[in-house]
Amino acid sequence: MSKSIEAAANTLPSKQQYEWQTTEFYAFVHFGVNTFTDREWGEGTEDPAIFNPTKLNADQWVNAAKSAGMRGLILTCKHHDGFCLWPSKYTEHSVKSSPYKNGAGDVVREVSDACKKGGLKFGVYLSPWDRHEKTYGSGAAYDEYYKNQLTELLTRYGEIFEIWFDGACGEGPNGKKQEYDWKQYLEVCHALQPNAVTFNVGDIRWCGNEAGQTREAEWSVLPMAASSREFVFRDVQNTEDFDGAFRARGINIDSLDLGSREVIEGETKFIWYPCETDTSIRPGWFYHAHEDGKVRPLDELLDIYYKSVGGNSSLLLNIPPNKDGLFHPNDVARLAEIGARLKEDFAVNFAENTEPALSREGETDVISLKLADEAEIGKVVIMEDIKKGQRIEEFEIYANGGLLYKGKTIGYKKIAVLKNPVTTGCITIKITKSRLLPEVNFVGIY
Ligand code: FUL
Repeated sequence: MSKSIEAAANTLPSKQQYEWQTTEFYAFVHFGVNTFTDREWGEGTEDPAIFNPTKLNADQWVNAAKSAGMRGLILTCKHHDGFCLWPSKYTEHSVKSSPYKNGAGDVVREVSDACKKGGLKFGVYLSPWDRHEKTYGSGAAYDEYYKNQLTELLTRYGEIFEIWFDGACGEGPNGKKQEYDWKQYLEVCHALQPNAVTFNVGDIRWCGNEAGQTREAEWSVLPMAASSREFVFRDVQNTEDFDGAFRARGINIDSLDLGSREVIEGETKFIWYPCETDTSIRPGWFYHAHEDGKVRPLDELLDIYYKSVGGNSSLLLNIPPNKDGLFHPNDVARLAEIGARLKEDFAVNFAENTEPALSREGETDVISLKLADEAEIGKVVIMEDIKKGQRIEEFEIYANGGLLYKGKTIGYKKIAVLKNPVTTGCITIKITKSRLLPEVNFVGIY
């Protein structure tokens, strides 16, 4: 076993990354002035007077998210247009200048309270790109502004599980671009919300697309950065080099292969940098009435779920509230359908009371599960004990003497969806290739 493979196999998640990984499936909520202008990106010149979601009901959002089986919610507290959904002390461009509750409203408060009440984790999106703020593009003055806003969000609304840094970096009102001082921003996050993970820069990596496409092999262990490789954001390139404490660097983030043996060979330093898949339930991130009929089909969304949550990623699914401040009935219905199907899919684990028999055939680890009775099975869930690393590179599932499924990585969770359900009384899983000894800590048969 080469030094590179050994070092990769021994790379572990932080406590925060592990906790985040167990969140699995959570909601993204894009809401703001764009909701009222019917746009995806605001200009920064919107009049706060347009923001008035008279029927806003954050409990409705939370209940709909929960009906899908989601465990958290991330709100766009400020999008690129700079309008703040909370009454920030540092700008007038916020809910306090809007007719919403006569300027006394605080959408971040309402949503974070509803999450607390409903038992969802709460996360914040604060766009670094700000097309309204005058100091944007001026360096230190904007860094202060941004850190002040982060501080408000991270101190006023209780426990935050994820801080979502959008990679977009365009021009501000003065035609200038800001060079984001990530190091300082992360320091604020770490000091004020030590349990939170930061997305894009820091703890969690972008999957590389906004369509819900996933990789066949998703590695959470990546080479730390040949500095010749660039850290590619979705629409800008940021070649900033953080100091050693910051884990996100030097990776071409949308490559299809981020961690195979071919990629890691020769590397000596590795990072745990797991994947989050973000996509919207509709074509846009913000609400547009003309997309009411374009809520994505159930099967497409389930397929994304199986391949993301069941592919060593997490799934951040966006649902945009409308001008009233409510999820549209079509989205609410789809979320409930997702939840119902997932419940049905995983209702009975036929391996629940089965003690797996472990053996070794040469280099291959074999896990056999004898079911109490023959059952028709359609899915096999396998989890690696990622607290000990991500090690499995290839595996196969057999029943009735035949190969049912051939897969690559497992990581936190693999949902192997069988092409055709099979009736059997015994399932055998062969770990055909791994880095050091594999540690499977859960097998479920459904
Ligand atoms: C992108 C933004 O430009 C989109 O508006 C949206 O917020 C998406 C999640 O990230 O970078």
